[in-house]
Amino acid sequence: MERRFGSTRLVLVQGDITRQAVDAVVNAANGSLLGGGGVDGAIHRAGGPAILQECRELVKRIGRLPPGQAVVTTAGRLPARHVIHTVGPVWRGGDRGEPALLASAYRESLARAEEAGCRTVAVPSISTGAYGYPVDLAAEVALGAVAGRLAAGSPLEEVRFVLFSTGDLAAYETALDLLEVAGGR
Ligand code: AR6
Repeated sequence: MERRFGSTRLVLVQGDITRQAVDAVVNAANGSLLGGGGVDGAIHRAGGPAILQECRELVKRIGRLPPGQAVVTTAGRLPARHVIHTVGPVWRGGDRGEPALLASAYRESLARAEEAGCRTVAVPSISTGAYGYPVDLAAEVALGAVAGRLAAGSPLEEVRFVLFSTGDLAAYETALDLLEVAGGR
């Protein structure tokens, strides 16, 4: 599924984010930046030790990365140039600022990608694995945040959501349809 916001393509695909040949892939990290499971584990495994080394140097300089923020490192051996590490919110029922933090994680990631001169970016479904954010709610927030930023004007050519399961892809497709209805398109 593919839609245009401003001059940028927003694409939904099912797949593995470590296999995407794009300028930057976004990592659903944790504040330690020292790796973990899920997307984070897959990115460090496939990208090799150069990513972790840069993360360690970043942590020495800036400390833990707070939820909603994003930083850039090399992509090591991944078929991408950069990894953008962001931290989504842990789901605690939805009334602890989770939607705003999730939206910020996507917006800050796209801001880092633009600053790094990227044209194409692959993003995962942040917070909907270990962090427990319900995927239908996360999809609405994620797509709303990304589409809003792109509609305001962006040098990015493509933002590709890479969803791991058919169920997740379906949730994002539904949310994108609803977003277009809400936006009067
Ligand atoms: N490609 C695309 N999507 C994937 C992949 C992959 N290779 N692997 C998993 N997913 P999660 P979170 C999906 O847990 O919820 C880590 O330990 C997965 O099915 O990776 O933000 C970090 O270190 C799910 O739909 O991220 C943190 O401690 C989505 O990606 C914590 O998990 C996100 O799941 C972050 O949790």
